[in-house]
Amino acid sequence: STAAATEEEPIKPSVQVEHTQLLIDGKFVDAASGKTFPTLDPRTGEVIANVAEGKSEDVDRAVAAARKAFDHGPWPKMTAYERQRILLRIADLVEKHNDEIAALETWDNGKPYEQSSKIEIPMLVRLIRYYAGWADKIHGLTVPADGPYHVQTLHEPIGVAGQIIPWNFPLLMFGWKVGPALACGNTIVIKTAEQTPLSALYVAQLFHEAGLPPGVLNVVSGFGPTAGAALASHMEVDKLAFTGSTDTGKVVLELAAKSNLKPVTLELGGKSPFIVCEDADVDQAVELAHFALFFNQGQCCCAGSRTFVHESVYDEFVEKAKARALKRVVGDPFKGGIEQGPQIDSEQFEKILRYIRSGVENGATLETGGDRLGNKGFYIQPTVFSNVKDGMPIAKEEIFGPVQTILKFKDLGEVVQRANNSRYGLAAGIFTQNIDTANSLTRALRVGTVWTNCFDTFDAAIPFGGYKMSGQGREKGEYSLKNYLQVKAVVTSLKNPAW
Ligand code: TXE
Repeated sequence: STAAATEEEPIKPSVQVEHTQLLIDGKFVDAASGKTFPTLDPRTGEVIANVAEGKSEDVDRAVAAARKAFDHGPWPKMTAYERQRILLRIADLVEKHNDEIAALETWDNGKPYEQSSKIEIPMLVRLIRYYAGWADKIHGLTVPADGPYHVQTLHEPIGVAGQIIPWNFPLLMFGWKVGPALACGNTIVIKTAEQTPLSALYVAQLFHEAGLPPGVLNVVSGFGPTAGAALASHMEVDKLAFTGSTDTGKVVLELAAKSNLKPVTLELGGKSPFIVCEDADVDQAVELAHFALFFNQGQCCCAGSRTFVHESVYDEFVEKAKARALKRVVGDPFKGGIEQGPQIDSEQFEKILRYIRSGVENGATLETGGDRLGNKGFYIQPTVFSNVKDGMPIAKEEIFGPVQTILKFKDLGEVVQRANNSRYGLAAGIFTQNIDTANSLTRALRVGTVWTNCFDTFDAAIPFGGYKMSGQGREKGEYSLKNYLQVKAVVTSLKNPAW
């Protein structure tokens, strides 16, 4: 029945594409070259719209606008309260346009509309309000230095922030980047992912309607090796924030180092363990592990993509995980009740199918799925492998798709060692009722987030980021402010220290 759903005529989105140009200095403009590129509907592979293709000349223009807005514009010089009020107005406007924005997001990305409209856009709104709250609470320190000095620190905006984001959560990634940067008084050039340029252009327009001065937020659509690389290596960009693959993270870090040594935060890939302990209620564990892997078509950097299950409950778990995957509702993401839409594009689609083939060739047991779904667009059957061994590529590398790999373990010491035996260290899930087990696992796992009896809770206040090759630095929460602030030490001689 789910296969049939993908063969029906795709549902027409209830929104028009209004903005396809670059947003530079508060105005929509064509690319300097006049070129465009198509953005595709993942349900069909057909063109939604042709979008201006920014390249290095356009990045130069955008950076010049951001530079001017930072050096001469009102934004960094406004009172914190004025900045806060603009951010709060932005959040109200985004909330007001929730449904149109969600429709654009689903059309361009393929995620279920119910998730765009009820999860992703509301999370963006919450996040902007959260950072609006910080705008007037950024304090320096008074420092008790030796000698007759009065010493303080000023926390100042860092300047022009260059930001590069991926396609899996186009608007949430947009928010994680621009929210803290704006709260601290910076100006921005953001490059969206080439697969999903539409929703950010719409939302950035609302930022201006809400009173953000021109040049503070510039949006350049385009490709990584051209527009992205130009931003990462730009001499007038003061800070770079990147989310994407570990390989590209290395490239942008090098570009930043070779140009002007701009500081870089990186949020990269993962292969997060989800550990089901022997005391687990198997039905609940199956449901949570299913969510941890399959949410967002499996396209989450923190996906619980190594499901470690204790041997005492392993067989029962595998049977039930398979049954759950078979029940997963896949189809047109604009339809109600859909759990899974298509993958983002043909490249990711092919990559996932290659990993599935490698799993079979390496001797893992294909419990269910394993192929494309329907005959158009980028739909993939929810897939479950059991008898997965640590050394297999499907257990080591990021698949980024709806493919669950289930591994067996005997004791906690062993599972900690195996969970940590990865170049990644983004997140981990623990499923247990035993507080001692939860506490010891939490401390032993070398990861940036531990979720116990929950997964993918992304409250704006909770910091997020990776150990090891999953990244550098933290986003969200108070921690993200540090990425966008310079610290100025102010030392003043005290004339009459004896008083
Ligand atoms: O990532 P890229 P892709 C992982 C996931 C996926 C794989 C490849 O495993 O299958 O990465 O996806 C820009 N200089 N993640 O190819 O290339 C690019 O235009 C500057 C995990 O989409 O990292 C886009 O805006 N920028 C991830 C952004 O980098 C460059 C989310 C991400 O693209 C560039 C997405 C260059 N040379 C994929 N090359 C996560 N951490 O959540 C590309 N870009």
